[in-house]
Amino acid sequence: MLKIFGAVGSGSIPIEAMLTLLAIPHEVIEAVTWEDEAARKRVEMVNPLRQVPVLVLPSGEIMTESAAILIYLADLYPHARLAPGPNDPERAQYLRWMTYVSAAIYAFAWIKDDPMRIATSKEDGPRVIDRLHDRIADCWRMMDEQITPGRYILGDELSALDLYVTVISRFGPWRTRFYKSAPKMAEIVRRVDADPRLKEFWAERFPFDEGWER
Ligand SMILES: N[C@@H](CCC(=O)N[C@@H](CS)C(=O)NCC(=O)O)C(=O)O
Repeated sequence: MLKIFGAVGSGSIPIEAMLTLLAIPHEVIEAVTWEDEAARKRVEMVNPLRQVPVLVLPSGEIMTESAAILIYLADLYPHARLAPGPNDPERAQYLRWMTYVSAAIYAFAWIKDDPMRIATSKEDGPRVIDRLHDRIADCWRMMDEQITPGRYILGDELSALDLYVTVISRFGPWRTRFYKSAPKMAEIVRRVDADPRLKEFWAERFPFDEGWER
């Protein structure tokens, strides 16, 4: 069985959402790495970066990096049509934006999880976070301006990219700002939030608690 080191409201969620849509049984090993040193230590055994998500394949092989995991799983189950295939005209933009969300946006989580990793003093921490939030909002804006979506980002079919953006846009600077920065994608992420196939999954793994959009 597939195993995934992950946590409620973390970057493992788009992967867990994909496994839910694919109806693939999997075991989640909960590890709230950004809050808990014991969890970081547990994850370190499989990922020296001490971060989730980590996918453990049935062979025991380890995969880290959320975008790579999503791309890999979607390619492994092409019948589910969660990614444009290698010859699909949307493939280039799919790979471009998957990598962009990971590298230009989600990668800042390492600093946001503990600003003292780069801040020069405790007082400097909030300023660092504010700057990162400005940059992330700007990255969403630039992405939004360059896409021509249908019902979903790449056209009329839900893809791994929609799952990825839906979850990562819930991290700081949070959804209310995302809706302003990225009006085209705002409509799409709301559609994914409301997908009936994911209703129970969201409630369990990334609930829409009071004030969640901020
Ligand atoms: N590049 C990684 C980033 C993973 C990441 O930042 N995970 C966060 C949780 S959402 C984490 O484990 N943070 C703990 C830490 O960095 O100490 C990916 O795309 O999977």
